[in-house]
Amino acid sequence: MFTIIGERINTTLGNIKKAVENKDIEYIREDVKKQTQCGATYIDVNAGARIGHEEEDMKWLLEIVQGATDLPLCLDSPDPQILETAYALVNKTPMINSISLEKDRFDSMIPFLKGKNCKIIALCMDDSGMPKTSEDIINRAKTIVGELENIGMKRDDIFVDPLIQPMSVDNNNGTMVMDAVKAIMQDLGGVHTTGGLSNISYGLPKRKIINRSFLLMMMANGFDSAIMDPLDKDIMAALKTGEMLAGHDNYCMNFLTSVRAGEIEA
Ligand code: THG
Repeated sequence: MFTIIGERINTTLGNIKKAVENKDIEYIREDVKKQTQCGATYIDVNAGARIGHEEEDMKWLLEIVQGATDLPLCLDSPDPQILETAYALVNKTPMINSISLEKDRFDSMIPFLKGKNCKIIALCMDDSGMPKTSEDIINRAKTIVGELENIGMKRDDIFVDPLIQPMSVDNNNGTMVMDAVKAIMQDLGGVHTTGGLSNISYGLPKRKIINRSFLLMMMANGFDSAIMDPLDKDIMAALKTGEMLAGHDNYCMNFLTSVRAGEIEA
């Protein structure tokens, strides 16, 4: 099944930042309820935008989000200490977002992850920066998955993020990640792949059609999770149709159920 990580509880979004500043519990609750109803698998929580307030904001958000949904959370921070604090506060097995091959982050995340019950997003990032070729992505994926297996993590708990970069920056950014996802899903059988879908359309107009088209092309290469907006009806319809076309929907049952529920229009 495709894993949908709902991206909307993120203080880099102006409305969420305002709700956190104003301690508007009801606004956060309503958003989380909507993401849940629309079919999210995890709710991502990112409190990183208010510099100096991340720990306080993360704690506040976790209590409200968990009070509004039964879904598990995706704890989103580059700071291992924030992740440690957040992990201690969740009441369901979370997804940790994220570990990378950057030395400082890797060295503090590995002892944190050892023996813990969680899913993990593994970024294909190292101290030399963002990947420049699909081989970079594939090599980093193999290294980090190997390291996670060494501390006892199961492939089914690992979500490799190839790092989706904007098309507006380089014409090869789409094929680079698509080729890498295909190789990762073949060569590292059992792992998952995920990533921030909307990165692809950054700097271009009509972003929704770009994100939606790209999701289907990624799915054709085996992409089986995305960090995305589950309230976007068009992308959710494309996702369900894509799952059916990829052969992941026996007798097209889920597709037909969604059509009858009025979720797929054209
Ligand atoms: N990989 C991993 N985690 C991630 C990302 C990733 N977490 C953060 C981010 N990228 C994914 N989350 C979001 C959340 C919201 C939006 C985009 C990505 C979003 N942005 C609007 C835009 O870009 O136009 C609105 C911006 C605004 O209102 O300020 O909605 O890649 N592992």
